[in-house]
Amino acid sequence: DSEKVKWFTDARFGMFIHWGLYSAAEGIWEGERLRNGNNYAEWIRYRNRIPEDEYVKLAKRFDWNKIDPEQWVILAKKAGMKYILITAKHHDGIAIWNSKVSEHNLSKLSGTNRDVLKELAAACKKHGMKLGFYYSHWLDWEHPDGWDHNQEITGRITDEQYNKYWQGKVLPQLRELLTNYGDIAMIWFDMWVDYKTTIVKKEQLDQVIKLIHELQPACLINSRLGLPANTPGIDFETMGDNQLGAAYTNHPWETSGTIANSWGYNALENEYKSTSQLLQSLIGNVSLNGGFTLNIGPRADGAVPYEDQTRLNDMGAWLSKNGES
Ligand code: FUL
Repeated sequence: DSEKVKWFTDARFGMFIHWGLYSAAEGIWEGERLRNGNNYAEWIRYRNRIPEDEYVKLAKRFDWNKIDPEQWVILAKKAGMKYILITAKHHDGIAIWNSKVSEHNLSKLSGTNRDVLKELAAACKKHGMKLGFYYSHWLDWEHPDGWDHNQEITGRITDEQYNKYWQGKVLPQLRELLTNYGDIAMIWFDMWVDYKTTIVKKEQLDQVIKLIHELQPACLINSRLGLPANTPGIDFETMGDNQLGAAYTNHPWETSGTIANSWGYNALENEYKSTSQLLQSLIGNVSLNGGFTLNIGPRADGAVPYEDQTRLNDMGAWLSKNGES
């Protein structure tokens, strides 16, 4: 309903953060760049067919003396952004919080008792920033009963197996995320195809919606849950990656965009959009009554790449002069 989503349609501009085990690989595995594909560094586990026991060793490269989520919030504030959306669990299946549901989490794997989501939630509260979680529900390359869209690394999975993953990991982890971190403004799901073409069942998606409504009725749900934006329970539409200005719709919508090509940190990145281009994307979407969620990919020590920082600072300066706050 429109009351519930009003803060979001007013917000217009938010920060996406892709940060997880993959950030430590930096888009390179054993001297080799990402294999065939779109240069999405958060896909390296899949693209380069990294065995799970090798992949989890990346956790040792996280520098907990330097990691400071409050810096992300301060940067978002300066950029004029109104919400932060972070990859709680990406397709690699590794939770970045201290999850009791799965040992495959960053805190456990890197041997720290810190919980980055706890710290981020506290910083968001302190600075008056809304917080949302990205959660990869459809794909999970870690869980033995999880799914990869080509069934190449997890192998063939039966409906029964997949439901074990759903009941044993997806729902309990969403429960954790909606219970332990205060008010959650949105859960941003990521299935970019019609659920009917995949292993996912409508009942499973309904269980997710029910759980969210039960635990946090104000929490928004995006269309990449796998259902059309006008389905009851879906609050806003997410366009294709970097798909701008394409929409004339009657429902709320946003585009998530990158500053270069990758979402997760990629050391080999060499094509950055300019601040003007990024501002045009924001303004273009706003002119069509949509929003823009712009991504940063911090490194394993939490540092935000210089190129991301400068563009965000410049956008913030422009907005404070010309924008509406
Ligand atoms: C995509 C994912 O596969 C990418 O890795 C990224 O998270 C983007 C926002 O959504 O479809």
